[in-house]
Amino acid sequence: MGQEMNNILVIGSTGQIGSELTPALRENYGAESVVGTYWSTEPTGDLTNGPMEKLDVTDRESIAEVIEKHDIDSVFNLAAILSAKGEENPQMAFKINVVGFFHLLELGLEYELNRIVNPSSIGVFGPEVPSQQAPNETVLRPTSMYGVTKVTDELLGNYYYHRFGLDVRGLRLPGIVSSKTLPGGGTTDYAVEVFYEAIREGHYTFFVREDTALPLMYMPDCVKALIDLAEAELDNLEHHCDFNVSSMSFSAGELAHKIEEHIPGFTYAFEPDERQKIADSWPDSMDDTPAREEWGWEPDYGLDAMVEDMIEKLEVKLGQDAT
Ligand code: AKB
Repeated sequence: MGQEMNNILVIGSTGQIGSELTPALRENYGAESVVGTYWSTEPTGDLTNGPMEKLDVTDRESIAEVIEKHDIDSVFNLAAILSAKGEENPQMAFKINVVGFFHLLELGLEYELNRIVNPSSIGVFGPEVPSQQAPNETVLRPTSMYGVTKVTDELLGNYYYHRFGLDVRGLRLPGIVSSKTLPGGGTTDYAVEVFYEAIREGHYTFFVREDTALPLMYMPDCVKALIDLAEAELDNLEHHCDFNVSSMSFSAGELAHKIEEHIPGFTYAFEPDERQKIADSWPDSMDDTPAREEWGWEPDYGLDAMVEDMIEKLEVKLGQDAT
């Protein structure tokens, strides 16, 4: 049985996932019990409905201060440099994704934290992995710096669990599609940008080929996966930091067709850039049997439901009616 999460720290609350996970955790655990943090982007809107701290994940002392100030016992770490940005600055990716996480592991021991959740990614996979239903247990030889940092984090997290009994958990998230906050610096960003441009401009140029298929997930499922994994019974977990979690897989061309059904006249083109190489090194889909068996993972959204909901939400947000 794992220990309870009472006072939760979310590192990176103003990012794509953090901006939706933080309010969801506050809903479940109470606004005052969930401390959000930010670095370069100031919090706005519902993020200001609870405690917020400015925090640099590479500065161990500043994390320790926030843990002490708020009597934190559990941490969700969403601070990360994603795959495309990681290729521009591999050194920074290592510092934030690995050194930042290492500080958390060490602070986890020092402050006897009950739980650390650190998302991993499909970025851990490399070209040798079967592209259909990539297994949970497989060779991990990523070709991007992002992937290297995420494999390192998975191994470190598992090591700290087995060596020190620190309850560290993580899951390999696919590309996340969401309407609240844009992602930044990822290879799967096209799957979000296309909705904005389709509604605003009626046209989008994908930076990957039409036949590029990847595992993707809608934000409500991502938030559910993170919270369900964090709340799962420790006794039921055989894996800890490396769960595949899957919900849907589609190509850039399929997504474009689906959007066209809702936005007639939408036009699109495909001009692959350097991100294509990263996309080609990742599998099209993943097998997530361990997540389903060990903590009951099951997604709610498929492609149709996601596209419908995204367009509905973005039309309101962007103040236009595209139909
Ligand atoms: C990226 O594209 O880098 C991320 C990811 C798949 O982890 N969205």
